[in-house]
Amino acid sequence: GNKRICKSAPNTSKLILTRQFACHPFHFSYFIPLLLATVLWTSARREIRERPGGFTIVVVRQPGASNRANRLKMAMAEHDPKEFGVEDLVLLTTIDTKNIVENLKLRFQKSRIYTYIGEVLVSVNPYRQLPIYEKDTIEKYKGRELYERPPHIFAIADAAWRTCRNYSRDTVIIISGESGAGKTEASKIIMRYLAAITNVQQQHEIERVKNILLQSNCILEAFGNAKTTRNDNSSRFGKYMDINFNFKGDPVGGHISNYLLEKSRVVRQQQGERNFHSFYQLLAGCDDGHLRQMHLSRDPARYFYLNQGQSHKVDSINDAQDFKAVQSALRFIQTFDQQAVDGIWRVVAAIVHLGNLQFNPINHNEESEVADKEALRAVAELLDVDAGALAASLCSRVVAARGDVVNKQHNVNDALFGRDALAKSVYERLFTWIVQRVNDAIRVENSARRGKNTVIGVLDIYGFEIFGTNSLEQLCINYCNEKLQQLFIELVLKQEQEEYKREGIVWQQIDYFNNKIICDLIEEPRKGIIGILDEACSTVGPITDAVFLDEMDKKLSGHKHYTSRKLATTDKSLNFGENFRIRHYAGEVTYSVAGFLDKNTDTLFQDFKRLLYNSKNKLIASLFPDGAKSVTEVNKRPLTAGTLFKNSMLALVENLASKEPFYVRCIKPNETKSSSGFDVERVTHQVSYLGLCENVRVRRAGFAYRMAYPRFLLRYKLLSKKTWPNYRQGSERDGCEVILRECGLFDDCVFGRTKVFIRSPQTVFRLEELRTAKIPDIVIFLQKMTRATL
Ligand code: AOV
Ligand code: MG
Repeated sequence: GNKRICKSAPNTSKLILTRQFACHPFHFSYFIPLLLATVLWTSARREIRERPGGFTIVVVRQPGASNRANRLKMAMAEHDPKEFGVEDLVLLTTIDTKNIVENLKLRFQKSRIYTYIGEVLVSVNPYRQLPIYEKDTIEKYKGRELYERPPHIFAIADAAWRTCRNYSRDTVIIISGESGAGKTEASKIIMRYLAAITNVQQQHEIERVKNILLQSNCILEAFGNAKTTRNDNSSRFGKYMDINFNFKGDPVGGHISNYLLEKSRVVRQQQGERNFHSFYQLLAGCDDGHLRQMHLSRDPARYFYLNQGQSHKVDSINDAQDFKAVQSALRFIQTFDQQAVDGIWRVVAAIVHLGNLQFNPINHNEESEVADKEALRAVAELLDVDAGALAASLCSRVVAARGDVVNKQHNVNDALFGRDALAKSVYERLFTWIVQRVNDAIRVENSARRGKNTVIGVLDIYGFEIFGTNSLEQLCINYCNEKLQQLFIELVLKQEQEEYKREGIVWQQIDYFNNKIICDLIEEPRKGIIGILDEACSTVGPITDAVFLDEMDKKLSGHKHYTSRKLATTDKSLNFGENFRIRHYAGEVTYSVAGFLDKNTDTLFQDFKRLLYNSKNKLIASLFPDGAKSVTEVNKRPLTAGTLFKNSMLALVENLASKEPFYVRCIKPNETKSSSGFDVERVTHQVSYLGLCENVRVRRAGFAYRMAYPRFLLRYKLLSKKTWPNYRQGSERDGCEVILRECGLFDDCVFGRTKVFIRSPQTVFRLEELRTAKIPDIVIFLQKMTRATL
């Protein structure tokens, strides 16, 4: 019943086998002569199993030689560099930024958004859905080497996965590029690909892990992404995800690390921006009953924390639909029970109300009181704390002074500062808590029991960004990008050097801009910006942001990448105000120093911590374990935000460097999110600062191309009678030599241990030309052969 023979084309007949059928070789051999069946059977067995839809064997009765010739011709036309640009930038005749950009533009216009530089993938954001991620494309890339198919992000994912499975080596896919360049999309495409090619046996537990990994994206994006002026779905946190694979190459677990959430967004948004998506999702998607219970209205314009950017409607976003997706993802992940899911949204709602809390000055504004008792009650109810206690911790705090404990009243400004600090802190801790719950659900518990497993790391961070006003958050984000750029320089060079060394080949060093100098400017202990900031924060007595700026100007004014405010006195055109400027690898950024000190110290009064620690809501209480301490016990100098971030970056880089890296370099084609616009100037800038030109040069330093002997032989064996159809006289290396000698190209090549290295791209072009010219002959040859057999 599950087998049938059908005539599809006049010359062929198809035998379609379903999975169940494939498990019975007896039936199989029934139809085809036994010998053929055995051969086919061994090679096809795995594939048959892997294809749920069945397996088709086409039995060609008569030579389809002309078909084959057409197919080959079509395939060649598909890769015509004149039409589509080169698929690997090392194949450009002249390497300079202009040619690289032109090549990328040509490809972009033909919807070919991916291009290689050796094993580095360059990806240009298409700003539209392309039909290149479907099942048939996945099949095309599965198990293939990088160069066997046109450049694609699937090829990178597959290469990482094969390295992991076949060599048990940990790999990492590092995705970089500026804000809106397509990093987050790339990381999701990679995850979907890995999910699609694994777990062919449909094991329940693996399926569960896979689904959690996939579903976690929409949750983390809801709470950690926001609309900025640069990207409607901008990641406001850094994300590094490890996916653990067992020896079969199936995902058995994972772990997500999150880096510094831009929590200031909870309380402040610039013009044209929004708060985190979660807030708008709640208002748009929650049912009326629950919304009423949380005392919320559907209109974000009514809430101060949600409407400062005056752009709470975003065309590309459907908040109500996204809310449903987040709800179902949360329900799917068992570590979030119903109580937890409700708790999460209650906290979000509490923050919304908190933003509307205002204070009245009393006692000549030496003290303050909450102006809006209704909002206060709503916050207290949602956080499950006593309203009186909440009001008290908003309007005053307990301070320890020389052993005594006294109550200090807040003026209106202090109260507002405390309110915002509370909102930011609750949201940040909620976010980290959510990440931890996801981690709990996919934790690889007993690795000994599960056997050895390897990991693929996927890094998707916030991209380099320049806003109207840039603060400490942007400094951290841009510093993070500097660190990654540095790693790129080091690893790509290192890899390259190691390859030449391994293969026993001499090569020449290429000059490149090393941005270590900018990393040092920011991170060097004591002398760097973070160090100076820390010192300012630890100074006793009143110190302002301006004093910190003076200190920086004093210590850093000689630095090539730092522009001091003092310049303003000599150059009036620079209206510097309380700013300083850093010449980053990716461009100049002017930072406004206002708020640096507060953000760095990042204090939340102990009163709030204690209040929430005592919340009757278990989720909220668990967010503030440090609330158990009394004010006299509190550690006076916790690490600052800047130092914590720096340390996390150092650890991240160390982790990345320990794994085999694959790179995806994302490029933003225009500023208007247009699917057709290719802004040559903007792309040129990115190509320059990403160091793509140097990357190509390094890759080509001496050698335009390299190929492992077996692959070379397979591709070019048709060029010599001695090697076609098979070479039997010697090793694969000898076969390659025969071909190159016969074509007169031997002198341009160097023979490494496992690969042949080709110096000039002309040689590669020549080989390709010869091959193309040969193809019709081969088809005739095939024709003859088949006729003879018939
Ligand atoms: P980012 O992660 O690099 O920016 P995203 O991955 O969020 O950028 O991409 C921005 C937008 O570009 C997406 O929301 C999509 O609309 C579109 N896009 C990107 N890649 C593709 C693709 N391959 N196919 C179709 N559309 C795409 V930031 O997170 O701001 O640094 O902090
Ligand atoms: Mg992103």
